[in-house]
Amino acid sequence: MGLFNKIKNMFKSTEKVVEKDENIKDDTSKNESKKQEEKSVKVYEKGLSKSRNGFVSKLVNLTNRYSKITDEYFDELEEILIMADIGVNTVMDFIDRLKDRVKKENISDPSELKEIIVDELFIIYVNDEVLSNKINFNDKDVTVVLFVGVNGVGKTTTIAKIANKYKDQGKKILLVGADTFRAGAVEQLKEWSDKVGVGFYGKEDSDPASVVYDGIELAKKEKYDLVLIDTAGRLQNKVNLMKELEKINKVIDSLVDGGASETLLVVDATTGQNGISQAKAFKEITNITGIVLTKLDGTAKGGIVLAIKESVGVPVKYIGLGETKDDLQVFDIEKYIYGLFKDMM
Ligand SMILES: Nc1nc2c(ncn2[C@@H]2O[C@H](COP(=O)(O)OP(=O)(O)OP(=O)(O)O)[C@@H](O)[C@H]2O)c(=O)[nH]1
Ligand SMILES: [Mg+2]
Repeated sequence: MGLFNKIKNMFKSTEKVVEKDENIKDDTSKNESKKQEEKSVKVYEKGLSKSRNGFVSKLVNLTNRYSKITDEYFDELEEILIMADIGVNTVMDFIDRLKDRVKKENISDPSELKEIIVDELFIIYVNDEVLSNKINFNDKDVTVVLFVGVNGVGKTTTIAKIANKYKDQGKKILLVGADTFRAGAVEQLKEWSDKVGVGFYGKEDSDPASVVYDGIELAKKEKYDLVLIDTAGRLQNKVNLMKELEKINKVIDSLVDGGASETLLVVDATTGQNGISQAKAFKEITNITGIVLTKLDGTAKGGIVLAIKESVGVPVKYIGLGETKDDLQVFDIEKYIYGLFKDMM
């Protein structure tokens, strides 16, 4: 069975199982986790509705208009995928593979191809790798996660949302405001820490690395589990930014066994190819371990998820599908594909 059918059955049956399970009161935790899962699928469906109405409806329309697969069909398909921010090179490779399969498998009906399109999009993302999309916790020392990214992409909000998620799991969390560059940035993080109910350390007008130093010292003294560090992403000056991040990492390495567990790059999905360029630039200056793609709910071009992994080689760990705290979701390629293509399934 192809991936298309597997995903279709998986989520269709989850709904049924959860419906049936409402009557079983004795297994509450099982029931609860299924409900969570269903809620999460709903967040994906809702957050991806713009993309679904944008490029996926174009795909459906294309399939309906052609009764046979022709060169014109492939040209139109190529254009739809490029417009969806999947990226030109990725799309070219993709179309080549599709043409190969059409030839080998003797496919002539476009409606048969839609399943293969979904399969192949999945392959672009997964690419034979084992993907870990959770934060890697440090088992020897406090877990430190650095957040980087240019202005306004959603770093601070993402930190608050992640803090909220892990607080719910019983972790003791400290937010560290090391964006000492933009006026008000430290205060903004402080407000979030109050709202979420987690710890805070920050100081305006200081050297970011020294704020990180003091923050981690405090975290160790007061036995925090997870430290989330907000930084200023001034990509305009690459050399300075590189030096600043190097200095911050040196401080973390000196205090924490194993150093920072993750450096997460926050990218605004609505900036499309520009966001991809940012990701490439950041990858050159520091060791990015994962991407948080925010504001996917605000774009009709949801293909950026596939493009960014392909062209930057770093997995997407979280996606932002809206402004509330529940709208930040651990990235799950299967839920993403379902949220995008459910009308085609
Ligand atoms: N719709 C939507 N809005 C989001 C999402 N994530 C963040 N935002 C909004 O984006 C805006 C900017 O978010 P911030 O968290 O302040 O961004 P930042 O990167 O910390 O910005 P600077 O500190 O100025 O560099 C806020 O209005 C957020 O509510 C998302 O997933 N979806
Ligand atoms: Mg901020």
